[in-house]
Amino acid sequence: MSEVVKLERHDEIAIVTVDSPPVNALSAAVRRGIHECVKNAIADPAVKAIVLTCAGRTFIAGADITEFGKPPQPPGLAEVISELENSPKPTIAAIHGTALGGGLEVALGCHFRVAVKEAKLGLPEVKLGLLPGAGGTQRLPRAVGPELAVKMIVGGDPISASEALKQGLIEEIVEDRVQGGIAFAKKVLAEKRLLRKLRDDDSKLKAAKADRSIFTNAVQAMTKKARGLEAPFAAADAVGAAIDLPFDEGLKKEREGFLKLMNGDQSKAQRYAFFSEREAAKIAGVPEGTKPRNVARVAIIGAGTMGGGIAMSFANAGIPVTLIETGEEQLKRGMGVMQKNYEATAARGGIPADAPAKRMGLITGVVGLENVKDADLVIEAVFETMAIKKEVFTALDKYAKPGAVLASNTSYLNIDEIAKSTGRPQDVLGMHFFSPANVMKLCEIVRADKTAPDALTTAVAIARKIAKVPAVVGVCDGFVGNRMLAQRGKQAEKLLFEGALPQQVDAVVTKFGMPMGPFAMGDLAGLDIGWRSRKDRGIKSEIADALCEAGRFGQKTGKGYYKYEAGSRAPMPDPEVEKLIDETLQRLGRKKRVVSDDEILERMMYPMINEGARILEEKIAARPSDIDVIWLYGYGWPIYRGGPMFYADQVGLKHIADRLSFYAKETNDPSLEPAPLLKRLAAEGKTFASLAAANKAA
Ligand code: 3H9
Repeated sequence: MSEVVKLERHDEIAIVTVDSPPVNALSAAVRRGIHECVKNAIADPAVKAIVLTCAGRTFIAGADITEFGKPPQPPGLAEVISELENSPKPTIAAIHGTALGGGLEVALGCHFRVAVKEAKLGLPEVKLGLLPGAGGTQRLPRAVGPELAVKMIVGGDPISASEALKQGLIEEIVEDRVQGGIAFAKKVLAEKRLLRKLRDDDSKLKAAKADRSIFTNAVQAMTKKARGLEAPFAAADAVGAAIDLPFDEGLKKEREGFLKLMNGDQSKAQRYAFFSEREAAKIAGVPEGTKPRNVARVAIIGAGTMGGGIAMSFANAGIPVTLIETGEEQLKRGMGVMQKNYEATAARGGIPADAPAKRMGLITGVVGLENVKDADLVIEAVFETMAIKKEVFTALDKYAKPGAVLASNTSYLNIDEIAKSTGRPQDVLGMHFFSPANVMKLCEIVRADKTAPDALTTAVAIARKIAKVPAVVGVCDGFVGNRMLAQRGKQAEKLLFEGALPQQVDAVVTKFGMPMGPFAMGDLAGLDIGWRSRKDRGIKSEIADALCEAGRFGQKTGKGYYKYEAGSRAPMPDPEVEKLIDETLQRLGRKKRVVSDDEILERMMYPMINEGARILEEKIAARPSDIDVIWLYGYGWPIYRGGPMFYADQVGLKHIADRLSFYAKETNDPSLEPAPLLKRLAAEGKTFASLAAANKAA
């Protein structure tokens, strides 16, 4: 008997139960346990059929990712699966929770599968930069046909039990996994059903063998958004092998692809991102076991773009929202925008047809701050002015119920100062959502000086509940993300004064994998915002100011750093902008030079990394990986590059520190001098990751 897998017998049915919390991942011990138990069950003459199931919250959620990159321990997963498949007695997987990756591959090795109705089944390896490496690319197409297999394997999203039933991935939906599994096993025995080995069943491959476009069209549709990623294409190739090659050769091809990806840089970065995201939910310096407060209703103040997007995020998760405005007119507009937004998503098939009505039904629009009274969490999303924020929080002190968490969605203002305007600073924190708030996954949770630990855990827990990725940060101008972004913006602008063009800078940044460069981003956000703020502060920025003076505010005026055709968001280089930049440089007596793409990349990335080092030093972020999570989920940093701090470790901190010193001198910009922490790590030959490990040990 194994510690993590046990074998029991109910009459003639053997039950093999994996019990390895939290997610029954296929560690060496679990593989060994299944192998032993199945072997014993096969050898036991009293056993006529074998049901494989799991204890705890889920069926096997995949291979144990922590084992990747370490020396393999026997038995291999393929061996375990082939034992189930070649068993002379029927093998049945009884599924609950999520059967993912290696977990679904184990189930596919069984002769039959049943699942409870809440179960989900999928092969998400591609999200870790991998492809299914234990037969999934060969057996799933045989179970559901290549079209759906491509969708599941190249896209990585799971399907529901009812869809799995419809597509022939499972044979039945059962009430209870164990009882249902036993009942199904008895039925198989009574009906003397033939044991179905997917490896030998090519029936669902026939259509694609005859007409390959079934497969290629599916691949094309699924790889449209896979720019820069290796895994989706390799995964598609492996599914192609299922159509083109005999099973065992297909398996070989799959294995080669899997090992190549597993040892490659992209998967390393993506596995790092997986664990970083989960690490970010663990709040440094909060007493263990601090329970979050209960949040049954949320109030959001402000029905503008941000407030509306935040309200939708809660409604999407089934949480009722009171949306508060100052007047009927603004409220009507805000509610209308959300309604339209939902309807557009439903029309695209993104949500069910009845979802807009259901979700809008959860949002109650009202006028007047006194309506916060029933909310357990209040999120303020009003105009970004300290005076207005203080006014709102002073009023909240009067109307919000005791113990309600009071959050500001400010993107840079001082939360300590906001907290002071209430008599309950322990309940105040920041919840900085990113625009569009119903889409972007990041939520920076800003911990103020007096924020209570349980207010903080409440914000983190609720953020996860609404499918956001929370990262806790400290108070400073711009918090983590925008503070680093400001460094990039500063360099982008300087590059224009040295001879680079907006389209050159943006092209380098998008080639690196970011969704947009700094100038296209400026056009999207609106150039007039920065212009007004510069005017208020008496600051000049010659090129940006000249653009605004010429009425070029960005996308909203059809012209900014780029020009835009009517109704299009595609930036097009504009000779007028080039002329305007030339004239500005001439007027200022600046000489143009050829700026190389390499220099642009370094000056876009390294100053941000430098700021990240300062942020760590000041303990605004607790871990380098928290900074990476912020960039991955708030700014579209390419997942296969892990995040700026991970990327810095790959490039080498000494190189980065040297280049920053060089640019500091070359461009006469002392702010580019390497931060003390970066300097120290570079001198010691260390990485940011070593810092995280040291923190953990402390
Ligand atoms: C694979 O299968 C390859 C094969 O094809 C071929 C092999 C030869 N391993 O997410 P949570 C940990 S690749 C190790 O917060 P939830 C996780 O780090 C794999 N650990 O819970 C966390 O630890 P901690 C394919 C894992 O309820 C804890 O479990 N499978 C693994 O929100 C709880 O996780 C996948 O990609 C793992 N596989 O969500 C599935 N999975 O508490 C990956 C989780 O110390 N997993 N942990 O921070 C998931 O998508 C989610 O964890 C799941 C549960 C949906 C299962």
